[in-house]
Amino acid sequence: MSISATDKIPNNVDLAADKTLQRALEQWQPKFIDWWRDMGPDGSQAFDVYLRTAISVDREGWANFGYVRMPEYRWGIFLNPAKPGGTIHFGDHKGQPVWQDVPGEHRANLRRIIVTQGDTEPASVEQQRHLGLTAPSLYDLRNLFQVNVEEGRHLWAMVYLLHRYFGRDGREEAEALLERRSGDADNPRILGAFNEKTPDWLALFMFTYFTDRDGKFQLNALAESGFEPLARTTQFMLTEEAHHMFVGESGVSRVIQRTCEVMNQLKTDDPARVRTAGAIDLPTIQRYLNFHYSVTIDLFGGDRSSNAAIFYSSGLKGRFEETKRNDDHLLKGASYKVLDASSGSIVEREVPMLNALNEVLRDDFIRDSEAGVGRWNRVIERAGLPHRLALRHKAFNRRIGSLAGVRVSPDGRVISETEWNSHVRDWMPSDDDRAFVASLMRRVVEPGKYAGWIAPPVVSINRQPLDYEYVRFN
Ligand code: BYC
Repeated sequence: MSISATDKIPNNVDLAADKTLQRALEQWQPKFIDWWRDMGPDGSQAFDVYLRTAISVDREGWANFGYVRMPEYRWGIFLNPAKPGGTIHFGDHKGQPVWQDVPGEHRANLRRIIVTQGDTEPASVEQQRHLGLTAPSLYDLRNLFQVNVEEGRHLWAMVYLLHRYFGRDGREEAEALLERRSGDADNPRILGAFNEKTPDWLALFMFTYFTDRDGKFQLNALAESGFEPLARTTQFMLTEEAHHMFVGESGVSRVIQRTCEVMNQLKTDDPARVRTAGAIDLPTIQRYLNFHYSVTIDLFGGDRSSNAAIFYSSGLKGRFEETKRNDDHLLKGASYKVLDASSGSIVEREVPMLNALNEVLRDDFIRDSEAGVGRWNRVIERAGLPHRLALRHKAFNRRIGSLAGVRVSPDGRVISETEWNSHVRDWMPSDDDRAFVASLMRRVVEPGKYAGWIAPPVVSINRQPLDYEYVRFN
């Protein structure tokens, strides 16, 4: 279905055929725009940005490039096409037709999943709100805004489901999504990582590498849902998510590249000398990695979770690549190993797999995360340097699940509070690290120029030249 350019809300769900729903969403729309003006990218209202806008879900339509004045971005509602005759492929309803409507007995859980997913989207925009003021290049500034507008669209995707399928309480939840605020003491965002600050661009790149990757895995799990509208909308969201993770992976890679150049020029691995030369030393990069990795793996929830078992058995949320797995997709008698620290050391315990599905997804995420770290290490290797970055032990710095409250070293030893305190400066970003990184953050606005702490990108956007004017400030 092609989308009319004059639609107030671009969509491929035939909104015009349901006037009540259309009116309700048109009433929510100005509230969203108010939220965007208050909490969206700081000072960006007059910029024209070279953005990708989805105007349909097919190959030609999902990535339309052109200059857009940011508040005029056309946030649309797009679901992947329905596949006729689809059946639920896991859990107690396996083999039954997929649901086109919300099954009454699963309503509360489904709403909760959709609200939790929806809440992360505006949260990330709030977290990244001030970063435009310190972008290291026009290319990076444009990428930040691209990520922000698409997170806005992902909020629309969840709000559509709430309005369309949950009636009055859905509309109330949609309002609340615009009311919670990242980091707010009284009305915070739902999940921990979305209340942390993203104060500088190294944090942004780590966030988009790790936390957007949680998005990839959670969306993949929801893309399996027996509630077909949720499956179809998350399938389309995943096409956009890939670019967000690219921003993260390539961003960190470019920071490392620049650091290695400085280390080789100065023939030093002394962090202080690297810093004096205006680059970010590798130990600081590792500490940022440690922080973002550990708060992100908490996003998968408790390692033993009856919620996760219920979500799966009731057909609401599957596993990553559910259909590619070679088992019964019921998992009743199956088991899985989770970590336990109750005896003073970290041991593995076998638990029913249904209860361990958060851990299954976390482990899938960890495997996927390792690949990118390997590619970062190749940048260091190519520079002829011996250092390597690493993902820390799964139990390190956890706040959710059975490992919360246990002090664990990066290599997975249970340690005392005293030992933690004496090393935390080496393991987690300190105020001093953050202040140093902040001191490097200055906006570079000349096309084709880059801040001194980051290497230029290897590829441009949509085959434009690297010195393209990706953002016009007007
Ligand atoms: N922080 O039974 P449990 C993305 C709560 S990212 C705070 O283990 P469950 C994106 C939990 O809610 C993807 N609280 O939890 C990325 C529960 O609360 P109640 C987002 C937490 O339900 C970048 C209690 O602890 N999508 O798209 O099995 C930019 C007991 O826990 C946390 C989703 O997450 C935490 N980290 O699992 C933009 C998918 N973890 O019941 C966007 C939808 C747990 O005691 N969400 N709790 O009040 C879910 O599937 C599940 O809600 C979770 C939690 C996997 C998150």
